[in-house]
Amino acid sequence: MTGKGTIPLGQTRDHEHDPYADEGAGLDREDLLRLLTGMVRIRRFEERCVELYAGELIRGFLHVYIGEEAVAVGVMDALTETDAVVATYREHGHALARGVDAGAVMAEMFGKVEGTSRGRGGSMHIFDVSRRFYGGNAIVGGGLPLAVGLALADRMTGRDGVTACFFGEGAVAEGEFHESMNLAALWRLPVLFCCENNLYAMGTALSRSESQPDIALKASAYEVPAWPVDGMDVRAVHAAARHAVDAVRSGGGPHLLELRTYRFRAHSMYDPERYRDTAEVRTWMERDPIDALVGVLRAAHELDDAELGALQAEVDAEVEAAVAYAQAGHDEPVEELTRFVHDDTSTATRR
Ligand SMILES: Cc1ncc(C[n+]2csc(CCOP(=O)(O)OP(=O)(O)O)c2C)c(N)n1
Ligand SMILES: [Mg+2]
Repeated sequence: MTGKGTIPLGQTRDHEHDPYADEGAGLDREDLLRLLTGMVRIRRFEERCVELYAGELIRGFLHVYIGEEAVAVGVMDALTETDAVVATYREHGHALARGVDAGAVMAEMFGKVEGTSRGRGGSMHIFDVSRRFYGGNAIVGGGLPLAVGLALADRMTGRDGVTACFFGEGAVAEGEFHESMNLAALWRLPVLFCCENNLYAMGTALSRSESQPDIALKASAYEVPAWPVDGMDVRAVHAAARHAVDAVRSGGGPHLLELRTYRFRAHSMYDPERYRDTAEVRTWMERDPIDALVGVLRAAHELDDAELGALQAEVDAEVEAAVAYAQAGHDEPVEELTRFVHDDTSTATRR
């Protein structure tokens, strides 16, 4: 872990070391099954989303998280109910891991009133205040200042909350990343920045767009403790998140985890994926976070075929119930379309 001020500016360090990686091995069977179920739920939910998209039941944008499940599941498990979460447009997994109702998430994708945002936001705008899940944000880097504001509000209102802010490595090119690091550090706000480094921002590789691709080092420039974590190993993510959340909660100021991961699918449903090698994709898929955890449990004789089958069947039933709920949902009536539209000059609001 990079302590305050330990990195001379301009000096690149060896960031291949996660000091807490081995601690993940200490999780018991119950913990591991909970984490596994969380990842399988996201995987299955999104595989269904892709099918439903092909059938035009889901329309508009759709960015799936398949391959990156260990990140959201591992971090979210280290949070409490009073904590807050901000995510990106690739956020179905974060919403599910945060406990947002799967039916309401699916209904949002279908554009139904029963959705988390009344069907007005769709895939990129899942939102649930009751879970302190503050989106869903289509703007790259847009969630960072929101997280800083939420953390400031929590501090000012005396709430013991940590705000976990998920963003892609593409966001480090935005001014909002730097402004948010600076302000959060300056005011020692309780934010856990979770950078999901999947190496690509749409078709642009990090190494082709950043003169300094070491994200933890960038955070260190703002005196934000940061370290890299194997984002394909849910146990490592969980251990790192636990340490970071504890440090943030106990007044240690913002921390950043650089979670090294990979998306197995295209950026969105409209991406021919010409920018990356199939061999590279295959290599990362061999590190599938779900298969890896199943392997750990099997090696310890803590999961047999029947138990794994039952877990998958339970998740399948949950996802199908979410799809049925969304399908039975309603379109917003036309007369309600101007509800929540605020514009003093508009005749719409006067009606
Ligand atoms: C401010 C802004 N600029 C550009 C875009 C278009 N855009 C959408 S996703 C994306 C790539 C972001 O990549 P990254 O932050 O690494 O997240 P990932 O998709 O890899 O999860 C871009 C450039 C946008 N949505 N917002
Ligand atoms: Mg990315």
